[in-house]
Amino acid sequence: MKRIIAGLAVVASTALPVLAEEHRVTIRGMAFEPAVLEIAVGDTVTFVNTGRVPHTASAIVRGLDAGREGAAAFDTGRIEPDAAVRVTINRTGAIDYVCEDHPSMRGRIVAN
Ligand SMILES: [Cu+2]
Repeated sequence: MKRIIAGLAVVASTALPVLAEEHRVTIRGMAFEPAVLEIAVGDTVTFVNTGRVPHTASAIVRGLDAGREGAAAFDTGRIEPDAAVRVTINRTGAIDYVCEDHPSMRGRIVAN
């Protein structure tokens, strides 16, 4: 039985050469930490709200991207205090995002 399990593990690891990583952005006070996060395409980012009021993390779409389907990349919607929302980043490039309730709260995800 042990041998069979080991064999399956090898198959699984060769079938999935790249595993998506999970990252975390903490909303603390009125800021995203880290403000700039570098990831790989396909990774997930979990926004954790440790503050006392709801926040969002909403990608800003501008220029040529504005008319492109899927360009928004992500929008967590409203994240309540002590809640978290996970998003998957499926496009490359720099994605600036903002809290829709507090426009001074800004962050950037760079996906390679
Ligand atoms: Cu906010």
